[in-house]
Amino acid sequence: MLDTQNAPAAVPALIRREEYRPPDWLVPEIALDFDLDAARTRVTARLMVTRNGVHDRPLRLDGDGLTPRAVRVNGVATTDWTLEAGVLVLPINGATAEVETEVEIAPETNTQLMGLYASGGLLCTQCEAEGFRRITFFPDRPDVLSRYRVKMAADKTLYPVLLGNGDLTGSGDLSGGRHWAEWTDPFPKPSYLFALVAGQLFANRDTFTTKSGKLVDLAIWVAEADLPKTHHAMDALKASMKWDEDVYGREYDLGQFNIVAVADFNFGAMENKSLNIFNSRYILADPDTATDMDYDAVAGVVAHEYFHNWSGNRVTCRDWFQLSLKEGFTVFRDQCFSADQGSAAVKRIEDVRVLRAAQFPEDAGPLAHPIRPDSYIEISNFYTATIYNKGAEIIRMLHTILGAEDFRKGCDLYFDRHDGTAATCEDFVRAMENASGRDLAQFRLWYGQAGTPRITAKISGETLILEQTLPETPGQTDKQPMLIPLRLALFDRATGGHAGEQLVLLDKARMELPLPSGGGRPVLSINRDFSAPIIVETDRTAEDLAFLSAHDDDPFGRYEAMQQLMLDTLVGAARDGAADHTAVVTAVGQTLANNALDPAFIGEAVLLPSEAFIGDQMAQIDPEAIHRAREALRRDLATRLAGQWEAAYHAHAAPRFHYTPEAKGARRLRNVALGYLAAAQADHAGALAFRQFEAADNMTDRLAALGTLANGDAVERPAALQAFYARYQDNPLVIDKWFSAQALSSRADTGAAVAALRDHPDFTLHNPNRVRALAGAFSMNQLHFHAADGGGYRFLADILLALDPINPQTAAKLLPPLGRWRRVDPARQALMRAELERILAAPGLSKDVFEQASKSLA
Ligand code: 0A1
Ligand code: ZN
Repeated sequence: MLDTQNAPAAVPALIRREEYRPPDWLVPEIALDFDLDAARTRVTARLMVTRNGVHDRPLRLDGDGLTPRAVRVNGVATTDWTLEAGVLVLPINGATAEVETEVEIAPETNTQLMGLYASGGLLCTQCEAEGFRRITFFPDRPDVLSRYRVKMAADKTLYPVLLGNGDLTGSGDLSGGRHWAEWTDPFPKPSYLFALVAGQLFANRDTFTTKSGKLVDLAIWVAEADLPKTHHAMDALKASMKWDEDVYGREYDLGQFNIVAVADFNFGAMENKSLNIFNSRYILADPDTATDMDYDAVAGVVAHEYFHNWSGNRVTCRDWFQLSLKEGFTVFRDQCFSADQGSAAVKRIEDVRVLRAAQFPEDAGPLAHPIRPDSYIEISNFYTATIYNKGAEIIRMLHTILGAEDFRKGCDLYFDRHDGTAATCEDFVRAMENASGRDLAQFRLWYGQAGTPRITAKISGETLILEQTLPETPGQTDKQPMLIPLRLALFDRATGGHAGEQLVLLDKARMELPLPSGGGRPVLSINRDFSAPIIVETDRTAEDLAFLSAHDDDPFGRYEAMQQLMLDTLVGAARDGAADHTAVVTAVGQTLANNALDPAFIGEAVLLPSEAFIGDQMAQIDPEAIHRAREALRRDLATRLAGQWEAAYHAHAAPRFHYTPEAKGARRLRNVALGYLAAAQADHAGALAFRQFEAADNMTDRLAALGTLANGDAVERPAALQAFYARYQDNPLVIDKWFSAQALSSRADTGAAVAALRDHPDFTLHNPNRVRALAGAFSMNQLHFHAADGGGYRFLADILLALDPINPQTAAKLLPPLGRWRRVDPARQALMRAELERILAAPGLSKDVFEQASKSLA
C-alpha cells in the first residue's frame, strides 16, 4: 500500500497538451537590470506588455520562490497584486502597459542549478525549461517572444567579464570597484533562451566569415588554466558553422558567438542565443585528459548547440510538448555533422547503440511516452532519449522517405514560414508535406504513438512476409500500423552479391512482397543502415547471419548480423547455462582477419552486446546468468582467437597521439583487443595493461588500461587506481572517470567499493557530473545494481533521496533504472518496488521525483 500521508501536500498538477491556449498577454520588449552579487542579487525587470486578443483577464507573471519588493505599473507603484502559488497576478487596464518588478535572489544558495546560480567563482544562468521564473516575474512559456535589453553591474575584481545575449551595447566603471555592461539582443526570443554570465574568465578567440562575407567574433570562455583545452571545441564550432551553411544553407546571424564552460551543470549544454553555456565536460579536451569518445562528444555537443540557432532559436517551440521539434531535429543534424567528420558507418553504429541502450528500455517501461507527449507533471523529466534520440530517428525517416532533395526543400520551407515564431511538430511535418507533395498522414503516427514497433520478416517460398505490431504502452492500448521505411537487399548465396537495395514502405499490419523467381532462397538484409527505430525478428539462420557478417555491403547490416549472431548465442546460453560458441568465434575470427575493413569498424563489430541489451531480449532478466554467459563467450573468444588478439594489439600501436579517424580506429581496436587478452586471464594481461597504463600518451589508452585493471584481480590494480588518482586529483572531469571505472567493475566487491566511494572526500552531491559518475554509472552495472540482496537498489535510492532536496532535476534522472522492476524475478521485483515506495513516501518530495516514482509504480 502507498502511504498517502507522506505524499506531497497536493498531488502535483498534470499539464495536458490539449489544454494549450495562446498567451493572454505578450511581452514584445523587456529591459532587465541586474545588480549582481553571489549572496544577494537585485533584479529589476521592465516589461512592455500588450493584451493578446479581446479578454479581461489579468496579467499573470510566473515566479518560483520570488517575492516582489516593488511593483510599478506605468511608472506608478502599486499594491494591487496577489501571489497565487508563486504567480504574480496583476489587473491591467487598457491594451498595453509598462510593468516593473523588483526582486532579490541568492545565487550562491541556488543548489538546483536552475535560474541564476554560482558555479566555482562564476555567476551563470540556466533557464530552459522553466528557470527564468526563478530570476524574475515573467510569462515563462516559449510562445512569448521578447526583445531583451540587459544591464548588469558587478564587482570588477570578482566578475571582470560580464556576458549576455546579443551584442554588447555599453559598458563602464562604477564607484566602489564595480562596473557595468549592457547587452542587447535584436532577435525576439522566449525566456528559456535568456542567459548571463559573470566571472573571471579568459577567452580563446577566433573568427568565422559567413558565406555572405560577415565576420563573426568567436570566443570560448574558461578559467585561464583551461585555455589550452579549448582548441578542439573551437575547431568544432567553426566546422559546424561551415557545415550548416553547406548542408542547410543556414548562416549565423549576429556579430559574436560566445561559449562559456561551467563545472556545475544539470545537462550537457544550453543553446542560449549567442551565449551557449556548457557543462565543461563538453568543452575541455586535450590528449592527456580526454578520451577519443570525449573528443567526439565535445564536437557533437558544440555542433548541437550551434545548430539550435536555427532549429530552436530562430524557430522555437510553441509549448513544451513540442520539445522534439527542436531536439529531435537538432540531434539529427548533429548526428549527420559528426558522420561527415569521420567514419559515417561507425557513427551510425554508435547512434543505434545509444538508442538501444537508452531509448528502447524507456519505450518498453513505465515511463514510455511518444516523442510528442500528451501530458506531464514536470517538463524537466521529458528531456529524454525518446524526445532526443527517437525524435532524431523520426526526422531521419522523413529524410529517407522523401530523399535528400525534398527533405532540404521541406526544411527551407519550414524555416521560411516559421522564422521568428514559436512552431509545432505539425508545422514541421506540414512543411515537409507541402514541399514534397507527399501525403504524410500515416507518418504522423510516429509523433503520437509510443513504443518500439516489432517487425517480423519471413521468407516463405517466393514471398517475403512483413508484419508489424506496436506494443501497448501506459495510457495507449489501441495502436494503428505505422509507416515504416525499410531498406532491404536480397543476397545471392552463391555470388555473395545482390541486385540492388530497395526501400519498402511498410504501411499495413501485414504485407507480402514477391521475390524474384529462381536463384534459390536469398539471404535477407533488412533495416539496412537502421532505416527505422524498430525491433526486427527474422527467420534467418546462424548460417545466414554469418554470411551477412562477412558479405553485407551495408556496414550497419554487417555489424547487425554479427550482433544478432552473438545475441542468439548469449540469450540461449543465459537460458540454458551453456551454448555452442563456434559460429560466433568463426565470424569474429573472419572479421579480425579481413584487412579490407576499417579497424574502427572491426572494433565495433567484434564487441559483445552489453549485459543490459542481452537482458532486453529476455522475457525475464537474470543478471547473474547473463553475466556468466557473456563472460564465458568472452573467455572463449579470447582463448580461441588469442593469436589474433595479440596480433591486433601489436599491429595497432601508434608511436604518438594523433586525433585522426585512422588513429582513433587503431586505438579502438587495440583497446578492444586488450580487453579480450585480459579475459583470457593470460598471465601477462595485467602486466600488459599496466604497461599500457604507464606508457600511454593519451587518455583513451590510459583509461582503457585502467578499466581493464579495475574490472579484474590483477596485482597491478591498486597501484593503477592510486596512480591515476594522484595524477589527476586536481582535474574533476578525470576524477569522474576514476569514480566510474570502479562503479562499473564486475568484481565481487563493487557494492562495498561504491559505498566507500560515496564517503570519499571528493564525492559531492552538489556536482551533477560527480553524482552521475558514481550513482549513474553504478545503475548501469547490471550485475551489481541487481545484487540479489537489494543492496544496489538501496544504494541508488539513498543517493537519490539525499540529492532530491538539493537538486531535484538531477535526482529524478537517477530513478528510471528502479522503474524497470517488471523485467526481473519476483524477489528482485519486491526489493525494487520497496525502494520506489520508500522514495515516494519521503516527506517534501519534489514533483520531479514524484512524477518518476509514481509512474514507475503504476
Ligand atoms: N536544450 C538543451 C538541453 C538542456 C535542457 C535543460 C537544461 O537545464 C536544465 C539544460 C540543457 C540541449 O538540447 O542541449
Ligand atoms: Zn538540444
